[in-house]
Amino acid sequence: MAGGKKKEVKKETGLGLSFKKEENFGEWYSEVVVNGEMIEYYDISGCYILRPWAMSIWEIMQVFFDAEIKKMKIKNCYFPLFVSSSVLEKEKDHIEGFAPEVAWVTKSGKSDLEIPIAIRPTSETVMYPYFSKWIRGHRDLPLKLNQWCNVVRWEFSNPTPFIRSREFLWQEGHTAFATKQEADEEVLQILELYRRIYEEFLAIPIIKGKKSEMEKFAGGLYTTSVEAFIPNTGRGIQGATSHCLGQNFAKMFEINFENEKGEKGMAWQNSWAYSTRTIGVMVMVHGDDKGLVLPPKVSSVQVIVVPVPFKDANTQGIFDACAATVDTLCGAGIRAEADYRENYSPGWKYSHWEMKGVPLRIEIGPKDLANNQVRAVRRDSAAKVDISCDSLAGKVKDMLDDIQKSMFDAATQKRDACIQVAKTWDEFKEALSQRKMILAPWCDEEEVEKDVKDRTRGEMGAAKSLCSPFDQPELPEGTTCFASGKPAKKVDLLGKELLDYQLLVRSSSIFKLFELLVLMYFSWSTH
Ligand code: 87F
Repeated sequence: MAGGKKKEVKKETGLGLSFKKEENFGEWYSEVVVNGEMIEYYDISGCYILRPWAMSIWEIMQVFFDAEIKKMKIKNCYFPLFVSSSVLEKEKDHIEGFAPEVAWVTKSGKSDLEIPIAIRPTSETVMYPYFSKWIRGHRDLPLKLNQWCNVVRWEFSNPTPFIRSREFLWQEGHTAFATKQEADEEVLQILELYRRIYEEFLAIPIIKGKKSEMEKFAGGLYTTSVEAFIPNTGRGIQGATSHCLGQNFAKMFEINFENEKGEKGMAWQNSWAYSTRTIGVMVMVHGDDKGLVLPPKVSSVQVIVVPVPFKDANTQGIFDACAATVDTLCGAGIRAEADYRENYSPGWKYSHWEMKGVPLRIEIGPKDLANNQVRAVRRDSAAKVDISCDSLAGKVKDMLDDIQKSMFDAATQKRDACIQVAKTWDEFKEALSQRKMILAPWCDEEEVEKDVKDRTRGEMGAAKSLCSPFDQPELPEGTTCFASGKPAKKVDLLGKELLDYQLLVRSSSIFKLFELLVLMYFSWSTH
């Protein structure tokens, strides 16, 4: 973290954030992922250590998604991290735009490798030669594989923990079918799982839709996505993608089969992924000036129990009540822990667990002990309630459900307030300047899409089509495109994208430079 002029919101506990979410979003984000103990910075730019607090969230989503895809008869596998250059470059079109991001191994020890080896940025070219080998007849189809792994994309701009890192974790699914219809169905089934991860687990509303021809994965037939929104930045962000690859890769890699009648067919393929970016979106949407705010469904600690001993009070009794509370809650399937550390004050512990975003805190002091009750404090709203020990588990379960729901509702309300319908270019520009996403009638032509980018390009990135939402309103006869005036074919969701959001790092480096100049000035003037 940058030192220097920080707005002190620190309490006597010594914890707290130096930056406010509303005032300096980029710095706030970097500070909150570090102080919340999710991320540690690493000495290679764009690479981050995922600490247990972040990894546990990833694992909870993984357990859900893994079970769901197994129900769909998708099998896990693991392919190597390395790709030979001949295979990687086999599908030239697909790799072309991405080539600068591919990292290569060129040495072992001091000697150069005869042929450099690439590190997978995605695994189409790694897997599909084997799809070709394994698929012979229609009985070999469908072939439905998934792998949980890391990938490397050597990005040069603006690394941001979880959101854009040079190495990240994801699942990548790769499937092959005999018919387009089966592939089409799976694309949407997977997209629905991605919606559930965002909405049911991370309490983040998303919009499902189809990418434009310009924004789709170039190697595929069509791309569907779930699109989230970060209100503080006014930016959309692609949450996850599910592609129908059509037969493009099958042609390239000769993934052919013979049907019952002995006729040759070419496989229809899909690929789909979600990554640790999900965690970054969650931090950005829900976090506040006290730190992380975790939705109960993904928090590895849902309830933190803090003993509040008082000078002459029955300290042992309080500690015993804490242990009993944890037992009761865990027995009811709630993830509860107590913080018994004696070298920290209760106040310090409150701030610490608030920073880490634990959804519910339970305090037990002498008065609670005497009254056979506990005090519960919600992380999302700071609301406090006393709960009788007799109805503890049920009440806590209800509260956690309510926190999950309130967080989703609050995020939805905020997101909805940032969606503006625009019918004309002027309305569109106006909404964009107010940091909104825009729903606008759209002619769906590539030239016009390019034109929108050109006409909105500024220092902070251009506006683009985010998706064409599946949920389409009726378009009245004669509706025209907001950008071209041509007949509108559909309504499109447009906006700026978080990945083009330079401010995240640039503001901080300008800030550091400014600090340095001030320091130099003062050290000069005092000499
Ligand atoms: C970066 C370097 C090389 C994205 C890249 O979305 C290649 C690529 O192919 C690349 N960045 N992509 C597109 C990935 C498409 C697709 N792969 C499987 C997915 C879902 C999972």
